[in-house]
Amino acid sequence: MPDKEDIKSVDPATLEMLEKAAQDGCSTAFDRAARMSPCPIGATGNCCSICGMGPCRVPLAKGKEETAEEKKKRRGVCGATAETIAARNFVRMIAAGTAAHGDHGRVMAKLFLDVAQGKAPGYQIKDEQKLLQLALDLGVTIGDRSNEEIAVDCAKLLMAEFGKQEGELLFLKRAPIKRQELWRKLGIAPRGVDIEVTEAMHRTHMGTDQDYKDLLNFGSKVSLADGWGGSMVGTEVQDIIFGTPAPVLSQINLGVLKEDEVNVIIHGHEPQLAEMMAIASRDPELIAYAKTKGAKGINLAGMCCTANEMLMRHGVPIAGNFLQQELAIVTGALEAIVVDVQCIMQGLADTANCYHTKVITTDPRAKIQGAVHMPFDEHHGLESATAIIRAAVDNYPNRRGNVRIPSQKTDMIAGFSHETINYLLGGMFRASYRPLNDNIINGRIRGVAGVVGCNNPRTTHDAADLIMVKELIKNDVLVLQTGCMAMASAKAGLMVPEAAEFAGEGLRSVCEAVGIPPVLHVGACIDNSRILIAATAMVKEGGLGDDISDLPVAGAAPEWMAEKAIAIGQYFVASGVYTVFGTTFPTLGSKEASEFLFKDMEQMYGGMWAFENDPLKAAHLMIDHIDKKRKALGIDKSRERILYDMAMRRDLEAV
Ligand code: XCC
Repeated sequence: MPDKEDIKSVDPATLEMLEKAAQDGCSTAFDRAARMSPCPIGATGNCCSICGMGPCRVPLAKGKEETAEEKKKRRGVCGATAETIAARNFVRMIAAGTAAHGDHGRVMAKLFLDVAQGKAPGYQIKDEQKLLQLALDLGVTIGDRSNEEIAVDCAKLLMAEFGKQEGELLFLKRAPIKRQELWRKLGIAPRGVDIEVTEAMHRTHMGTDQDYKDLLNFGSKVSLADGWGGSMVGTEVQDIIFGTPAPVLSQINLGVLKEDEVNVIIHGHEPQLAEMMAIASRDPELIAYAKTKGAKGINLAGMCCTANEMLMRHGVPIAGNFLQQELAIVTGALEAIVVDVQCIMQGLADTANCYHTKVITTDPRAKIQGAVHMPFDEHHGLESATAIIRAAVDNYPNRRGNVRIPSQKTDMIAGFSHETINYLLGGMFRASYRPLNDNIINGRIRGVAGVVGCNNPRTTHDAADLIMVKELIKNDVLVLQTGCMAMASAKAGLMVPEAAEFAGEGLRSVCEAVGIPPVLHVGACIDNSRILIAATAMVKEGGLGDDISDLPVAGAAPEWMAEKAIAIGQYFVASGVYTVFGTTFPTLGSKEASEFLFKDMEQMYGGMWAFENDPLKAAHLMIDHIDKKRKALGIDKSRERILYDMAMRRDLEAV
């Protein structure tokens, strides 16, 4: 793939704005990354900074053969080995990622309770079916009780999941039985969300757990408290109170900003504010107010995962992914960038100083020096959102004339929740995964891949995603995407049904029959829990083995950067999925720790990690894994037959 020195992005809008930023004398993450190379010791997990005796640097052994004597010298002051240090750092990343998703899920569960108790005006229970299904899953009595009464009980149970001290997370029961039994056997079935994060911090404290295998195995337990805990609670509740996503048409890229309107971007992860912003931005009074300031209207767009949430449920356009956050300001046409939590660069405040943009923080947990803080209160949601939009409108006359909005905006379809896939494939009256399983068994679809995660300025923006995704669909692998990688593919036009032309013949025929793109937008990063549910539905539908690890599926995060991505990767692996990361990998400084993740975990979990920086090679690692699983299931021959049939058909056509 192209070196980051050669090309910063494959997205023309991004390149255009980088040029403008340079002209305007404004620096971005791309410039900062070029100025500062990553610390070579920290990047591979070899720096231990958890106590005051260090930080200790214990790099990888030099040369191939290391004597026992040499190995003894490669230790931290406390005697910690490279593998212990790498494992500790890795587990701390998992804990941080799990904490971030968990805190998001907790806020949603509390909002759910407030909504049910009538304490959060403006919000409501939108998806009754999903509420009732949740009640059934949680063992909450339905009877002739009102939705609100049922919701109060469900919300209390979900809130208790965070502080639970013993037993098991309730959603583990949603996994295939065999998987649940494996987790129990290995002692990695999480008890609660918070307790696993806390224990991870304790175990990785100086002088506690110093067996790298034990540490990494515990990391699995923590990560499962994310995927089948905090994240799943978040997704579930959001669907109930904001609506379960269904296919929706929208647009993506910086070209969605409008020259003659008040532009407001909402950026971050938790959608409770964004929901109210969507309502406030359509308020006729506010629109009239914007007109008094000379604007034609109010244009709301999203960025990062809040964007995914707003897109999936309201069709609100997306201005861009992670590395485009500063570039939206560089257009000179952005009145306010309104942020909540996670993935918000501190650099936004500096970039905003070059233009007129207001950076508005809204969450008590995430303030930025130099930004304006306008606290968002869910109990008065609409008032808070209205005040924020007003502030943006008031800023419109301050535009400095230095406006350039890239023309790029691409059509996309999003909203492929588990329920939608079920419905689209099976129909309203017989919603099921049967057609998907059948098409996998008959070989038209070779397998399914989840390609998720962030952007990272250490690799060409969006490039690895596009190379990987195109290769996968070309080889008949149906791709499910979340987060910033979903946006990369959408910008390149892969999320419309017409993109089926890039797919192999088998996948194309299925996409055309159903009318879906070969690359499905499944949501925000917490919605990776939807992929776990979809994989489980495939197992339960039958014909593809009896555990997630039997399925011809694979996962990847080719441009990851956040600790959350490591938590996600680990819960995919511990759920039985082969998972390939690109760009960098945080344990490479220890051969032993890496081998445990890259090899031994497969024996334990049926899923394992891999690191491959070349996205084309990574795609083929995934395809090879999918083929290995097809063979084990005894369905490899059906695919050969299909290919033979196609060749025969081509021969016939040639006659
Ligand atoms: Fe953040 Fe979720 Fe990564 Fe994008 S993909 S950079 S985590 S916004 Ni989640």
